[in-house]
Amino acid sequence: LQIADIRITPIAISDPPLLNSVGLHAPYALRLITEIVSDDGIVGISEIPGGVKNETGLRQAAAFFDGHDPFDFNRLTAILDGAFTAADDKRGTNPWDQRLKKHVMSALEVACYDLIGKATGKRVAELLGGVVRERVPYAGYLFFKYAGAGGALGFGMDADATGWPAARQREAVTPEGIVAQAEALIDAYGFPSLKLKGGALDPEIEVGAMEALHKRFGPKMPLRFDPNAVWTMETALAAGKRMKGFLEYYEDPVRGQAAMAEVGKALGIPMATNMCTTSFDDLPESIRLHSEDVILSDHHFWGGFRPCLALAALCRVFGRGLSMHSNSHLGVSLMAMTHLAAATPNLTYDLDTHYPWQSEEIAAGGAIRFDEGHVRLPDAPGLGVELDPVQLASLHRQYLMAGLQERDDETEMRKLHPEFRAALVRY
Ligand code: GKR
Ligand code: MG
Repeated sequence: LQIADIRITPIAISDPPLLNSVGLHAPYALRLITEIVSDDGIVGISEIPGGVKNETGLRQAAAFFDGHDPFDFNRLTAILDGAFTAADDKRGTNPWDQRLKKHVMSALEVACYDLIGKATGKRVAELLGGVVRERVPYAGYLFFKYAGAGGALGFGMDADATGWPAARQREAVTPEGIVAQAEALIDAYGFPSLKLKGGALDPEIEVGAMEALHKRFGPKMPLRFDPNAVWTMETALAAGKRMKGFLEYYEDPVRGQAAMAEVGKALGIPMATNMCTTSFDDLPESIRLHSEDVILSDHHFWGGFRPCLALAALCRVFGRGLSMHSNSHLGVSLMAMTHLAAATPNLTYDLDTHYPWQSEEIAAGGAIRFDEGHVRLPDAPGLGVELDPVQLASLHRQYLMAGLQERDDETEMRKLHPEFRAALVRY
């Protein structure tokens, strides 16, 4: 089995105006679809966050893999280690990770696994060590947001939508709005736990929303809260005291490992991160300080499945919990997350997913189904998902039309509020 061709397609997917600590989601989120074609015509696929930087890096790296053996992951890593510098591997201060090399590794590694699975008749989770769960649980991801559908409608509403497709367009900037959003999301997907993205509005509103969720859904509903590290120590401690009785975990209330350790020690509740411990280099200090109890892995940000399995092993050794992070994504990423979770014995928390916020799909057969908040591992080999070429072409045209280069939530917010500035500490 040899790699004969690598096709890369940038796409833009409609994304509603969600709020976060650094601004506002643009009407479109960018993704990159990679197809690795073998010499006998089998195609392995993957999906990563888009943008010109990732696309250029991925195209440059892809050029090295003509004739490469897709089973040779050590060589894949060595080639990418040689192709990128340390400067290409800076996470940045945004809620999401911006390391080029990790994204490129993920795109190629995941597509190779899909290819190998299809060539050998094995599901990816079987290749990753074996299936420990056939159904993978996800958490409902709640956002403060402005009214609107995103995409061509922008802040406009699709008047024909009903159920969750209508609810996801409604404004939610109050505790009542968040409870209504959660009710509609659970009605449609049956999620067994909820996460609220914070750091966007006054902490009084955000903590009020968490208290309202607890009141509405009761003690059996695990609740997580994540202000993406823009709170001061004082705000984090005061808010943490109010939420202590019902938080499943407290995700990145403050910035940096030392501050996270301080909050965890003062409150005595599980702390979680996808911002302060985000690479193997961060682990020694994380263990020394005990900066968090739960690490959110993400195969797009850690460089693929194999690094995430290595992270899982380290979490087991050092007694840390393991959860999974998400950004706006489609079904190929969702299935990759599902296979990884299905093969990770100690991934004991429901995974984050933005999936319900998206209204388009490139997977043949349309939107992936959730059953009581779970995604079932497909029986088909590889990731168990194929591309719909018509949808892929349509979302590529949408990319060309959208004219976006990179994700930039701050700029998007300034179009509405020119005085807005993303800051390391906001409240
Ligand atoms: O999509 O606005 C967003 C989120 O804030 C996302 O970018 C974060 O990376 O969901 C993420 C998180 O858990 O920090
Ligand atoms: Mg987070």
